[in-house]
Order: sequence, then structure tokens, then C-alpha cells
Amino acid sequence: MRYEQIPNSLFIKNRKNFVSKMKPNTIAILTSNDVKHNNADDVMGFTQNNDLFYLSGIDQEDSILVLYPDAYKKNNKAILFVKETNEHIKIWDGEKLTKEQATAISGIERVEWLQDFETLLQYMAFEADTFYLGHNEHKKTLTAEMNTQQDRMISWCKKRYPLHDYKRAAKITREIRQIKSEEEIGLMQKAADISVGSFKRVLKAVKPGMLEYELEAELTFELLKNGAKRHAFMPIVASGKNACALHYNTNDAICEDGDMVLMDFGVCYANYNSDTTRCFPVNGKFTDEQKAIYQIVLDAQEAAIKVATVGHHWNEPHEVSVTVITQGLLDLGLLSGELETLISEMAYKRFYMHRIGHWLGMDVHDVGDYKIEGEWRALEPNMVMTVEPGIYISPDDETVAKKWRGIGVRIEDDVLITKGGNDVLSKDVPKTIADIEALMAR
Ligand SMILES: [Mn+2]
Repeated sequence: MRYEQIPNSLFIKNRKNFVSKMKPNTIAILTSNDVKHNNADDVMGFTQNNDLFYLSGIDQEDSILVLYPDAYKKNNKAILFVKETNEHIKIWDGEKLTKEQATAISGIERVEWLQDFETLLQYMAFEADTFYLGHNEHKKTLTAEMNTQQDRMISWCKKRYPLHDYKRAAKITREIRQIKSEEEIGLMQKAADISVGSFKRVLKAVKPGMLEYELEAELTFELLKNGAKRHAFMPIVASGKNACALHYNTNDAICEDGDMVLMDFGVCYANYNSDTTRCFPVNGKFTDEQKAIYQIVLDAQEAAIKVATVGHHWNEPHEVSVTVITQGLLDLGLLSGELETLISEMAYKRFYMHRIGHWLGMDVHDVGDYKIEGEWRALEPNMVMTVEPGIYISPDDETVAKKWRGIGVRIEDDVLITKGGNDVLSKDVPKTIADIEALMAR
């Protein structure tokens, strides 16, 4: 990532917002993520902690941000700690941030070397009553080892300052990160724009007999060529029945003539993500069965997007998609019975087993609550969500006619809630049957 992609006004604003939610006389400490390893010294890569990045713009390992808005010394109100480089690091890993660069990126005037963190914190710690510490609060990350940089900071701090109170920084970041600023929307739009070219490139490249990973390579080329940092997640390039495995990403099967490919991919640009899914026929022409399923999913998605607006709650787009999909499956004879009964008994779940989408931002499945005090969250301007209904007919489902088996369709776009409605950030990624077939005919 090139640092000039984001003006530091964004991070200054984010910190202001964060600090406004801190209780009086408290210190917040945010740490970076660890550099992760596979085997031996092979590095899996570095992904910054998103809360730290959100508040500082610093995309370097071994960084700590300390915020103490009520500090009586003005230059203790915000301190950024970065690691001091040396000749050895320079020769093996290249340049690291200087203090001046860190200030320019973050807008934080006081930058110190990491080795001075403990001493400098000591000066402030006994002035304050409470620490806010970062922690990944996703339910899937709670492991027995508890040994992330955040875990280590929590145990170090509690040992060193046992009589302070402790609060969760994530409770604040989860709330403020959910409402995107103009700068963030601009970055997410850029990510979505890169996905347009990536998808079109794949449509031009695909031919019967190609391997799924060859299509992945086309995606990768186009997004890196356009300044994206990386795929937002391991892309799903699922031909034929592979589309029925929701998180398939082996991507090594042959794309057969007559099959459809489901491609679920995201672009990470300046640490902000897009997340889109499209399906297309390997040979350029959808079969009648593929078309029938595709059109139901598209109708469901468009109907759901219509209610992804202020005045509706989080679950309404899902409910709308369930109705359209259940009716569609009824019309095709894939379900039978009464529409309302099928919905209330969730008969559609055999074919549509996931929900409508998720919040989108610096995390692909972004932070933010879906319910508040047990009630579905009302949609607000500047939230961004994905809308991604799907129908998947198992290749082994002998209760349906053979012609339907192994068809899997999902269509996904990134929807920004606006004051007057919504804006589909990924709207230029071709989506209708006619548009896709026309592009492939060239
Ligand atoms: Mn998604």
C-alpha cells in the first residue's frame, strides 16, 4: 500500500471520534498484530490490526498507540510508538518508518521509539484510573493459547497495574467503525471499481477446459495492477457443482463446457474492502436451468437492495430475499406447498442456507452489531452492507430432477446506505444475464 492513498485527516477524525467516547481520565492502548509465520521462518504475511490502523493509519508491525485525552501534559495526549530501525533491519527487511513519516501518515505529533513505551507509560499510568485495551472480540478467535499481541498487552498491563480498571476499546471501535466517513467510502468505492475490471478480465479469459486457478490468476493480475493491496480474502472460483460448497476455495478444478462458475472475490485497497459475487457460464451461454435459478437469485437480490435503506432494519432485506426465493423455487417445482408455510417452516433453507450478508469495511465481515438489545438494528446512512442471496442445489439431491442438480448461484453487491436510499458501490460489475452473455460474446 502506498501511504498517500489515505489523507491523515481521516485518522485525525477517527481519533477525535474515539476519544469523545472514552470515559474521563482514561488511557487507551492499541497494539498492532503479530507478523504470522507458517513453518520455519516462512512469513505468512503481515496484516495490521484494524483498530490500530483506523486510529493511526500506521501499517507497520510492532506499533503501539497511546491515547490519553485528559493528560495534564499536552504532549501526552496522543503518543505513537514505532520500532526504531537499524542497519540490520534495513539490509534484510528494508526501510521502516521514521518518526517524521509516522507523524505525516497519522497526524500524531509525538512519535517515540517502541523501546521507550514502558517508561513513558509509567509517567501517565498513575494519573489515570482506567485503561482501554484492544482485543479481537470475534467469537471464532478465542483460543486456548490467547497469545496475540493484544493478549500479551492485556496480561502485561494487568500485572503491572493491577488496581486500575480495564475497559474494552473494541466496544468503542465497533460502534464508530460502522458508520463510514466520506474518505472511507471513497476508498471502498475504489476497491469496488477495481473489481469491475477484474471481473471483466475473467469474462474475457474464460474458456472450457481452463482451470479455476487460471481465472484466479486473471483476477490477481488485474487487482494488483490497479494498486490494490491484495485479495480481500481467498477468492472462491467455483465451477460446476463446486459452487454448492459455500466457502470452496481449492480453485483447482477444470471449468467444463456447459458449467457455470461462481466467483466470490474481494479487493483490498488501502485496507478497505469490496466483496462481490458473480456467476457466469464457462462457454458464454447460460443453459435454461442456470438461467432460471440465476434470475430468481437476481430478482431476490434486487428486491432486497430496495429495502436496504433508512426506515428498514437489518433483517428486512433478508426477509424479502427469502420470500422471492421461496416463491421462485415454488414456481420451478423445486418446493411444493403454501408460500407462507414454506417460509415459516424455513423450507427454503435446503437451497438458501445462509443469510443476506454482513457489514463491510476494513474487515470483510466488518465489526458492528446486528441487533441492539435484542432488536434488529435500524439501517442508518453511511453503513455499508453486502446483499448476497443464493440458491444451491446439491449435486447429490435425488429428490429434485437431475437437470437442477449441482447448480449454485450467489449474487453479491456492496450497498452503501444513504440519506435518500442507497448506492450500490459495485453496481458497475456486470450482473444481468444479457450483460454477461453480451460481454462474453465479444
Ligand atoms: Mn460477502
